[in-house]
Amino acid sequence: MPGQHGRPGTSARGTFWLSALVGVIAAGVTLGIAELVAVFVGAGSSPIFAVGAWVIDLVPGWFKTLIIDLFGTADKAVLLITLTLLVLVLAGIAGILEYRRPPWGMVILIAVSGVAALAVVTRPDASGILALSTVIGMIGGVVVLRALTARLHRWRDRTRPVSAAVSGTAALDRRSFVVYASVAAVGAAIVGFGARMANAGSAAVSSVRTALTLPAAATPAPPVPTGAELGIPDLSSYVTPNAEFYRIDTALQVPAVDPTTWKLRIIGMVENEVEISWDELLALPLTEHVATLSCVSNEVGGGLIGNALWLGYPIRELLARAKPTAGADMVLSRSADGWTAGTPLDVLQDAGTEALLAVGMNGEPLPIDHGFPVRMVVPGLYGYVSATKWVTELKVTTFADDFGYWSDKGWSEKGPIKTESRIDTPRGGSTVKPGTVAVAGVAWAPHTGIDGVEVRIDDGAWQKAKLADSASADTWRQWVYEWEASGGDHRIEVRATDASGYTQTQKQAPPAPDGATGWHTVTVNVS
Ligand SMILES: Nc1nc2c(c(=O)[nH]1)N[C@H]1C(S)=C(S)[C@@H](COP(=O)(O)O)O[C@H]1N2
Ligand SMILES: [Mo]
Repeated sequence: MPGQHGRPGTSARGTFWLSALVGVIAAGVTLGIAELVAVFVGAGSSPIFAVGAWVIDLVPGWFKTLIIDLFGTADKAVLLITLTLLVLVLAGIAGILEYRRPPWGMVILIAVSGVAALAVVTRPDASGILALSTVIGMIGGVVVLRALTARLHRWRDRTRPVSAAVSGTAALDRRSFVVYASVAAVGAAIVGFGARMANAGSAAVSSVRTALTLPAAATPAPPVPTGAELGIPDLSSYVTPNAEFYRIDTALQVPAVDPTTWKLRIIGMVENEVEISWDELLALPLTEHVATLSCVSNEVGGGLIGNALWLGYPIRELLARAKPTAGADMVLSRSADGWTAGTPLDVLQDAGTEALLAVGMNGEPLPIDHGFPVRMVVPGLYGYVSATKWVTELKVTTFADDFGYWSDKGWSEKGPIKTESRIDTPRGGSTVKPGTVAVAGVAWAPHTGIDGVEVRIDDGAWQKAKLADSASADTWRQWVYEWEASGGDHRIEVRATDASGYTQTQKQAPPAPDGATGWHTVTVNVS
């Protein structure tokens, strides 16, 4: 049955099914790419599972009960199979329409992806960025849908009689379609399947995390003094909420570490090798401690610093079990993904330093990005030499024999956090009203403590800022200076003095090799 546009010999029915197949391949590419992007953006951005979870939420209770009665524990499989069939049918329709009534196929693909993206971003705890996976997947799907439809037209829509020469081009056109379609289909299947495996692992770990309740601390942190928070708009809060805490690591894909199989081994220059499991760790008397963590890459005035309440077990206690041997001076901590940090052994053994094997951050299990289930936190040291996330091994060794990940890449092998201060408000480049302006920010010298902060306007005399309280010397402190601002452009500078009497140097140094220095300076317009 030759179709109206059909070249003699090509059946309209064949074209119908081929165009449906084009739609299915385009949908597969959309899902495959979305799954791949989800590996980086977050497992929660996988559209098919978000839609599934959404359906579960939307469906009325009686229907859920009915499905569970009918299918038992296979209920989720039934849901996924139903969704898959629905996607197949919609995709087939999209392919057919794109061939016959463009751009309606594309419209369907975009609309369905839009609904899926909506499902993703409306999941609890989801953020808008998660829509990225579906959107990028959709773009890939549209490209493939259009390219394949065009090739299908070239192959199938021939009205000229078949001469030998033309049938030669027809064969070429067919080959072009078949090759493109196969590559897209096989590529989407391989990429999608591989990425799904990875996402399933991290999705499983995140549900384990959500279900967890950590034990209370045996030694709770004293309540944060009320005077730690000055309550000034735009000033960083004393305790940084987890969602706002900076994140730095080399992990393209965050390691999915299941606490039930997690173990920490203490090896190397020790009398007793120690191995501890998650349950054993949680059974120990845990300590709570507020400490400020900073990245060595933080520029003067930068945001790679935060202050949190950590819950964990003192590392010195575990080291005491292991009994380091003479000559050891460093602990090389290693993460599940092979990253390492070299921390001075004496800091970790010091009774006055709450170096923790942390499991909790601000009252919840460590967020996955911040090292779930277990990380190190060492007050006073930059993260790159101390704060190993997803930690699984402590090797007692020497600075002569071993080095951490960054220490042979242009960064110093020791990394005490430098005394620094930052102006949070007013922002540089902003305009403020004449009169009293609260110039405020934070200052830190973790483990030493901040003694004073001074502010100076336009190279005038240094003025003492008012310091807020802090939980201990291990955290930053808020400060404020009430400035009587008069019209014009003004330059504001800040400098801190720590409890050792050291005042921040004006000398500007870049972050490498051991942390930036200089006075944070902002210019504001008063009018
Ligand atoms: N496994 C692992 N842990 C790591 C890193 C890393 O790349 N991998 N980066 C470190 C660095 S450089 C810093 S500054 C801190 C940051 O911790 P955060 O992401 O929780 O703020 O983690 C440290 N721990
Ligand atoms: Mo860092």
